[in-house]
Amino acid sequence: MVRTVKTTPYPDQKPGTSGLRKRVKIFQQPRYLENYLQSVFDAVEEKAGATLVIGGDGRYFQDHATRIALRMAAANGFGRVIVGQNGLLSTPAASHLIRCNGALGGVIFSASHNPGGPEGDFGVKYNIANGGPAPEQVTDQIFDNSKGISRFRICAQDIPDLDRVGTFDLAGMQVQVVDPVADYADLMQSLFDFDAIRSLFDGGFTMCFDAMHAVTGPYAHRIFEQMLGAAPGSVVNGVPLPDFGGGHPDPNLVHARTLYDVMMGADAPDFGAASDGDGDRNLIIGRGMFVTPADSLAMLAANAHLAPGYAHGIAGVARSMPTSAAADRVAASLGVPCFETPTGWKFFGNLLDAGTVTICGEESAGTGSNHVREKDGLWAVLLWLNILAVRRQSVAEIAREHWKIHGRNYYTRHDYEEVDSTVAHDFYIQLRDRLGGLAGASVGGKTIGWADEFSYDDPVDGSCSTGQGLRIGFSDGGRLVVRLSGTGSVGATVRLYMEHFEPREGKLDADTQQVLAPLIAIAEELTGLRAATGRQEPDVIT
Ligand code: VG1
Ligand code: CO
Repeated sequence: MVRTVKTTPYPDQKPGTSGLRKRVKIFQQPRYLENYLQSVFDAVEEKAGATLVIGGDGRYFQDHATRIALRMAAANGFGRVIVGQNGLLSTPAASHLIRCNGALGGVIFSASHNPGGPEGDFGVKYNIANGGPAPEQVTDQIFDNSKGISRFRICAQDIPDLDRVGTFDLAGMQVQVVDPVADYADLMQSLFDFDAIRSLFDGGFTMCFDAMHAVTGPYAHRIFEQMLGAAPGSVVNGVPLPDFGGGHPDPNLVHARTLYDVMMGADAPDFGAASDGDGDRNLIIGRGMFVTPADSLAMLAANAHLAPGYAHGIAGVARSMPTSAAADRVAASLGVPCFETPTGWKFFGNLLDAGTVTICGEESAGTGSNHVREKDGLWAVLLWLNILAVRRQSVAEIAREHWKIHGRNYYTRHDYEEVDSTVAHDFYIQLRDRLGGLAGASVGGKTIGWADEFSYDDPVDGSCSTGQGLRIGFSDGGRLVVRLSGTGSVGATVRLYMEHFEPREGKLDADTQQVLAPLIAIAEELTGLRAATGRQEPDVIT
């Protein structure tokens, strides 16, 4: 039944910020997926009889990948696999299933916000027993295994369709096909005041949730429309499609433009939101008011106590390094600690496990809490709805009040995509080597206070992660960050992050790109990014 198949290594199976992401065509090479999965299974101990969770965002190639993973899990000695119906599980729902079933880990098939379809991307994430992304020690081990792999294990059985909830046997391993939404919806109900949100909708409150033809469709229909009483049609693009309907499931101002235009229009609903391919990101737009993800993190932290699950307050906040310092100001005013971690959710896991922080977030539209060990798009939307239901104010009113109290961190990210890898890496290294001499210099009327390459000492397990992005701080509190993306599949993406703090009332309602224009000019003068890449402007501005 169990076959051991000989194989040879591929050199390029190094997991990035969030798992292994490549073009579908790369994954379709012979034994490519099998090699990687075996490298993952070889990196985890005590598999015999253990439980594994498998699911994904429904993108092209997932059906095939799910079948291979099931057959390999059985051959590698797992005792039980919990898999979403039709293979679907959002990333946060998979995290929850790992936790509530005491699973050893989970395999999530997704390339998140990257496009899908035969010409698009595919990806594999591995999560550990706490429900969170495998930490660097594990991903390093996976990469090492992949470089020396000589065989993989797979059982011969065919896999029946996974379209019905129920249980079957696969070579002695139990496969449990579960409703992807049920347990997750229960968890949300335990955190938020569903009655209050329902009465908000009963009172005529309107919302538009764009599921972008990705995994959150079934979750959003069930939770917003069926359980909370949002009007039918509040969820748009709610059917998951293997190619996301040809769209790019990245909830930002470029790819969720339609939602943005609706929310800025005359007949806008009260509240707009969107999520990404695998359901871990969120975009929040009130009527006439876009809330940057970094501000959303700060506003959620400041108001979390209004939801039953956080009524006793929060222990602390953590944000990724490039994320604006808006959350730091809230933490300071609440008298709780704020941690600055490298980009990627895996760095929040230890802090959450230790109970040191309750709420975490990233500027890339990721927010979450200790309820799972992933960022969670629908959780963020529900926390906003709970806050709106209690405060009975508009998103715009809440944002303006927040800035009045804490000041406003004007913030933007400029992405230069598919830059030649050598050009991007040379650019990064040259800038890094100049940082030491920058402190004290003045550029474009601003003085540089400090500059360094970020590295992180994990306060819980003492591990150190180096090379996590370049930071330049100005004496007026402004900041410039440069890093290379770890989720792209072609060439390199250079991300430039800019932040300017404005405490003065009367200056809190300006246009972000205008406020940041001087800093954008300084960024070019200092880094020469456009000149180095030969680009006139960024591909994406968020
Ligand atoms: C990006 C984001 C990062 C996020 C990561 C995974 O990484 O910047 O904040 O954690 O994607 O998100 P990078 O290395 O490309 O900047 V997801 O929703 O793609 O799992
Ligand atoms: Co995602």
